[in-house]
Amino acid sequence: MERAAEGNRRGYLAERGWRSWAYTMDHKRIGVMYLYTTIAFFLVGGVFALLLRLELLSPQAKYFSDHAYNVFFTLHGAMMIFLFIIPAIPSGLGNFFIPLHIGARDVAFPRINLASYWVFVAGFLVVIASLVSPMDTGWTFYTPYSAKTGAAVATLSFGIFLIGMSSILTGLNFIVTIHKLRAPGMTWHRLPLFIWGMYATSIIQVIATPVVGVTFLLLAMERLLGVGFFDPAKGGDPVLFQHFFWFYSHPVVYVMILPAMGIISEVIPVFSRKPIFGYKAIAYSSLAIAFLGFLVWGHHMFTSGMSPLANAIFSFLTFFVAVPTAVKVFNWIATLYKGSITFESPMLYALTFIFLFAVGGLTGPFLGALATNVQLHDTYFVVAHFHYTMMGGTVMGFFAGLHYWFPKMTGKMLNEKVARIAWALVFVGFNVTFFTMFIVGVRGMPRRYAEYLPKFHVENVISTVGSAILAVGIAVMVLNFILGLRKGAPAPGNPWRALSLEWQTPSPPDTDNFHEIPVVTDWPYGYGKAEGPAE
Ligand code: HEM
Ligand SMILES: [Cu+2]
Repeated sequence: MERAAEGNRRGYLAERGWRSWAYTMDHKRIGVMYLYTTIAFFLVGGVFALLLRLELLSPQAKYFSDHAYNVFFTLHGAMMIFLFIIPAIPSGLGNFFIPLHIGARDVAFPRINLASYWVFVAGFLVVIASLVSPMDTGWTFYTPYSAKTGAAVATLSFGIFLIGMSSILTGLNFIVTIHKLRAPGMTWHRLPLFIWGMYATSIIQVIATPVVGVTFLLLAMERLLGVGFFDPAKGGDPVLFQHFFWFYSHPVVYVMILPAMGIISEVIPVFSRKPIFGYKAIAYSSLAIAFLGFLVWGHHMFTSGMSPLANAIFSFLTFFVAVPTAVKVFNWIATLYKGSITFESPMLYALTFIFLFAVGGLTGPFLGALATNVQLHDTYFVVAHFHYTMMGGTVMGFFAGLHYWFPKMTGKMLNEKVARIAWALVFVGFNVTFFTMFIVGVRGMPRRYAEYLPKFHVENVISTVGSAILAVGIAVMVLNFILGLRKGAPAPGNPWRALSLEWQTPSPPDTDNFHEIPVVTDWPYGYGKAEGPAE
């Protein structure tokens, strides 16, 4: 109690020493720990990406062995997915901002929240232990190869099992928090759209993650005990593994994208000074996406030998997911329409999200349509598609959130000029790297090979040059964050004149968030009528 009272006056960062972090039950500190951890894995995963691009400079495997290449794309994919993109926004920014957004002092179960973080750490330590014999199966762990390879599949599976547990605990915590801890007057239709995104995300985490956990346990048992779940010789079926895997891994792409869409719904109205257009449509489309996401996993398996009827049904259903997604994009653009738009760095990333995600989204139907899928499956078209959605979408949304909330989290302002230079490099580098992959993909270059036909050489050199530009852009961004942390000008409470609750606290917020729990009388998007509150 004593300590909380002190924290009250000094901001949540005031206490020092590693114990004040390792044992903290403050959702903001836990969020910060997740952010540091996940960003570190983003950078390590990025180094593996650069190694891939380096190898692809030449049509022959020149710098690394084929096996090393397989290891690199597996570690790149597995780290980016399980250690970065799934936890970064929900567990990092979500932890920090859900209680602040709904007017609460913390999440519903602060102890479980801390436990989630340490289970996550245990998980990635096991993942690191698996490097004694690094994985080479691709991030999808497909049987039968994953049941046979000499790599440490069981160890890595167990690590990801732990990370999944952490994800489930976080999801449960957020669901209860959003139901139970909303401030007086914070009705469901006054919730910031970031909260709707996080709510839908949490539901998917809780429902889908157990499936992948069990799948990986089965795979571990298959390897350790030779049970035969996935082995035809013992009455099993390798395709069963794919069903289990994608039953989780398709819904989980919405765990990746929905929180980012939530961030975009926060940033766009603030920087266009207009109320969000179609609030309810955006809110409920998050739930619709979460639901429909469970019905389409088979679109990853059109060429795996499903029945023609199953193929046709999964293809048909896939098109429905596009509807709620397009609803959101439409509403963001309608919000921009006739707004007083300013182009600060959070807004630049938010607009980049809309543009790149649209490219990623519009290339989805080509993969969802049965006939074109057979042509494009396992080509670089797929690699381009998912990088446009995941990196062009989620990662840009994450960057938008980091720039938007940096002053709130750290109490310091970022150097806006450097932020814009980094943005320009990231934008150019990203498109040069990945647009070329659409082109070689359509022309038939298969993914996951260290070598390729000489006719694809020029495009691959262009793509590698692009990845170098992208890497420089991200390095500048990270340096800007470090510079901001150390030398940034003190941030006012509400630098963007935003209306949601987190901005009505000091920067950085106090340990207990709100000295008095606020009483909410309006939604947070009333821009343009009365301007935001004075700083
Ligand atoms: C930093 C920029 C990045 C570059 C230059 C890059 C490059 C690549 C390349 C060349 C491949 C294909 C390897 C192959 O099939 O032979 C690949 C695969 C992949 N990337 Fe990235 N990537 C980047 C960032 C990301 C991000 C941010 C994510 C997710 C958040 C991601 C997720 C994946 C996944 C899941 C795979 C599939 C791995 C597999 O086939 O098992 N990448 N990347
Ligand atoms: Cu899918």
